[in-house]
Amino acid sequence: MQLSEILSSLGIQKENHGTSTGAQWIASQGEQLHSYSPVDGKEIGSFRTTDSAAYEAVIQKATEAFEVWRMWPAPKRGDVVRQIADALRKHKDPLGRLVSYEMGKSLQEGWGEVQEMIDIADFAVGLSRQLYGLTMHSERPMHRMYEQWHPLGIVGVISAFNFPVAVWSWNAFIAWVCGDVCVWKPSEKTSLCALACFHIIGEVLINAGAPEGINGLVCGGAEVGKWLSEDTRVPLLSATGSTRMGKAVGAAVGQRLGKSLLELGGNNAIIISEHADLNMALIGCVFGAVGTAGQRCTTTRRIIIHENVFETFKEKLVHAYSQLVIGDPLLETTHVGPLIDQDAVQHYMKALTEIKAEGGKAVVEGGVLSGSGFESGCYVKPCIYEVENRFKIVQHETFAPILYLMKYSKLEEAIAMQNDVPQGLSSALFTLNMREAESFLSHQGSDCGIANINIGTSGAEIGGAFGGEKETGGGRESGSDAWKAYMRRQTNTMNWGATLPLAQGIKFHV
Ligand code: UN1
Repeated sequence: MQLSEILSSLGIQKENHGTSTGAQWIASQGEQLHSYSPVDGKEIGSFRTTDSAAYEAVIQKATEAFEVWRMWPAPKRGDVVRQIADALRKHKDPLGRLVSYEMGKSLQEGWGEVQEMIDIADFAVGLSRQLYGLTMHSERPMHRMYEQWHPLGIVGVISAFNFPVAVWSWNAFIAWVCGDVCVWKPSEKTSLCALACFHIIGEVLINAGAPEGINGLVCGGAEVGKWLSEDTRVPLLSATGSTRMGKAVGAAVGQRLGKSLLELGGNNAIIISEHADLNMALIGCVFGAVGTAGQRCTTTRRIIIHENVFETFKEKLVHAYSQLVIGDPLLETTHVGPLIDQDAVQHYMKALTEIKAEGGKAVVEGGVLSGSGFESGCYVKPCIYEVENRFKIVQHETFAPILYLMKYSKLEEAIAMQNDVPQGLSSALFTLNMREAESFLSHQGSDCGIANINIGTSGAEIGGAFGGEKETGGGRESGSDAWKAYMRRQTNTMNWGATLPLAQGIKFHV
């Protein structure tokens, strides 16, 4: 299939609306923004950003939709999500290709991202029959105590360019079965992927009779994000992106005592023990470092290697890097596609300068690729540097395929190094030694939201709660009981007796 056919099969035109209630597109006087593919630099299409009137229309429809949607039985809401999963299965190939073309990740990863949407949809369907609350034993006679979970209302979702469709689905599909309605602001760098999702899902929602407004879309930059952050009609704002963005969103939402769910930067390390299976570790490290061209929040940025295996593992890495195919991500044989845009290339180049200025030693040298196939100017070489953990640049998340190597002699020292960064998302240890593994997972082990043994830092499954500590923002999305963030807990006490005893034994007579 030609790219143009794929785009039109997903509803993407040359010019598109950027605002929707899920059932219809809304006109806006906002700016016309263009989306360029980092793959070949070509314009894919344009969309109009949401102006304040269009924003109001979406929030209005969402407010009305919530009144109706919250009263649908949760399993019925789950059934709508089941139909969404079916539609996504049908569109997996073209949607995966569009993700790859607009964002630049390899086709394997583009398909993988759509698979992640299907997986979370399936999870949400099951969850729709399992929104359990606890029951408690009252201290008073003939009293029953229990808790129940109610939907919150409008959930705002701000997502980043690197997972242009999956991160929205983690939020929206869970929020919907919980009885919430959603308003999504995708990254303006990958808005066409969002529009494609709206074309696929809009039809399902209409056919299922879901109220118009449960699936809102607003497009634009920081200003639209600010509207959502400051809007008291949006009780929960879930935001994925840089720590800088998260601090602004967290402060604005906190100011009005709203809830925020933040999933921000990572600075993820893999520790390679002298007891590691080095061949397994190699796959985890290389995929973790160069997958999505180093633009996952879970990307492996640091490898902390035991001194006894340092040289051997370094050689393996150098060899593996020499085999990497960099180029058109839509070709199935390509490992590494382009960075998202030329700004990202500038950040990458600046980081290389800083690494050298701080005394980093090149193991595999970086640089920008030019010539045939690289005309977009967004292709860079995945590179490796020997550094020290304390370097300023190492403490910072650079969204690019730059891998840092460090050496250790005792595991405690390696764990301390792994923890000694401002971020706390994902971490891993490769070892076949049980004591080492358990120590890494213990209270004095990794301080991250995700800690793995014998698998890398990226590619988390949707079944677990996803998110991290410290500057990563503390939020948890996706599986396990992350759904609780999308609901409000209510404690209920029911007195079925004929007297009114007070708690704590207090006597009060009138
Ligand atoms: C992100 O980069 O924001 O664990 C999300 C992973 C993916 C999700 C990454 N499942 O790498």
